[in-house]
Amino acid sequence: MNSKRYTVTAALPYTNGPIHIGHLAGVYIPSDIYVRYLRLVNRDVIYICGSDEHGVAISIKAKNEGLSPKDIIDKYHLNIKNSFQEFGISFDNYSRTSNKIHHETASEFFSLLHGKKKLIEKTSDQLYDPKMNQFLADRFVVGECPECSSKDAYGDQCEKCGTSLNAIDLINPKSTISGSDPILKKTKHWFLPLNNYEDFIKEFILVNHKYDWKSNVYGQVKSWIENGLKPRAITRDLDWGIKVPLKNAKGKVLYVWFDAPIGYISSTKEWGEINNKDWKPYWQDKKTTLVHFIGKDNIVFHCIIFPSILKAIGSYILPTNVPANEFLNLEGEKISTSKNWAVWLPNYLKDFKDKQDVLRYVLTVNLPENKDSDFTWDDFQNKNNNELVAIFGNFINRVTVLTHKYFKGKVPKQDELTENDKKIITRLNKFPKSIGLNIENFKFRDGCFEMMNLARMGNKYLADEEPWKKIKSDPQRVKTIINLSLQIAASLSILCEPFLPFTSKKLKSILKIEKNIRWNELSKNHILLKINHKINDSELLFDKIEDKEIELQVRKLRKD
Ligand code: B3M
Ligand code: ZN
Repeated sequence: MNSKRYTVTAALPYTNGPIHIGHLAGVYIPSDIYVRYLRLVNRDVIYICGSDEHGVAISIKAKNEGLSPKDIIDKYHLNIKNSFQEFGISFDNYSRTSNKIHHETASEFFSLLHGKKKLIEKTSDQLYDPKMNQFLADRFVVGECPECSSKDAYGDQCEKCGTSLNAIDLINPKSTISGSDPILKKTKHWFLPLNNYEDFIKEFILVNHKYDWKSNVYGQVKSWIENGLKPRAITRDLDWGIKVPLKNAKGKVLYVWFDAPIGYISSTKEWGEINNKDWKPYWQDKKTTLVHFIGKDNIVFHCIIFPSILKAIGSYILPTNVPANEFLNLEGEKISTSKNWAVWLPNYLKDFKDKQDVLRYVLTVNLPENKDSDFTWDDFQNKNNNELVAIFGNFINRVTVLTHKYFKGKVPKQDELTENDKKIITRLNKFPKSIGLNIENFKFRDGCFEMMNLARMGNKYLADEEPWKKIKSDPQRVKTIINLSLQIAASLSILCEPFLPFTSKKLKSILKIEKNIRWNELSKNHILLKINHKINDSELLFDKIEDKEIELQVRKLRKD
């Protein structure tokens, strides 16, 4: 699929805590792989994200930490932004929804909908905490989900089955602030009549995307549509959020899930201002491919509510794909920030300095692409030692050490090719396409496995050809073997970049690859390193992780 341009968004993380491995596996590693690949194949792509700074989640965190919501968002916005930079999540713009440009854009969207009479203004019974004297919305109330009977459903959504809810739908609701039983109290809100968009959503997803959307996404949306779409309030009685831009809306703010997805558009506008580019084609040109990377609990907002808002506003494109991932568990249990059952990125880097690619790799080969998956520290050690060190690192180390040992670090002249050499070259030329196709189809696990197959092929070629045994008897043959092995290593330095950006940089430095080699060049010509090109000194790309390092992590997890 070759589109005129791509807008790739990654879910805006709530600034109510640091980023953990579940965020990386759910959203940020898949989207970063996808965008890095698109850049390598010369596509016009922007990668957009930012902090999600409104909503009850922020207010609750502020209350728990005895800080103001403003202090909380400033603390975690920076923490999160730094983590993304440290792990090479290569956004073109990372904004924040507390920015003025977002308040203006979200307010403008609300005013447009209101002006077009697309909203229903209604006074209705809502849940009210008689002890705290405040309305209970979203995470301020918990109860039994009417759809799946989960006991921990929130007022706006059940995270277990993903269904979007009205708080009054909850069975046995309880205030999460005071624990009291809520009473009903009348209040005015503005509703988006999703029921009016049922036919549009049916056509948009159930017909047009029946075959190209992941089954876990398509299945969820299909069940909600079959259950019938209901009007959803897009305002709240809260003191933290974007004020509703109407005179008769004192004390009301926009619902966070109304404003947050609009945050993708305001972040793109900001990107346009910073880079002196026109943002509009990225959101209003039908030739643009729009892809939302999210976790499964965000499907309803990105596939039903936000597209309905854009449809009502008009003149915006709709997502081409929403490849939502399932959840990553940790040592067999659900990741829980409140129970501190998580591997936080800042902590990971303290214990595993410069090993960002190890975590990227271990998470990539185990991404929850179609079902929940599990991260264990044993598996982390195993994949590092038996795959990154033993296959990728070992191949590169052998071929660079031998180049220095036999040829003073220079690329030797390729002599007569054997049948095996020709087979290797034919296979080598196919890797860009086989890896690329997997990435374009959002199959990142398979893409990464295929990239490692190139390293496996290099390792096997050296093991089969045994240049160390031939150097005395047939030095000419060894020249060809080392030349071809170096070409494989050079290809690997390009093809690993979407998955292992730090390793790619290091490997290009070892091979002294200074010019920009494009992904598409690789399948036409396998000779990337010219004869007599001098490579730099060998250095280990990966080092073994010892048992004691893993035991420490498991202890830390259990202790916290
Ligand atoms: N802040 C992430 C979450 O639900 C939510 C995503 C917004 S994307 C517009 O954890
Ligand atoms: Zn449910």
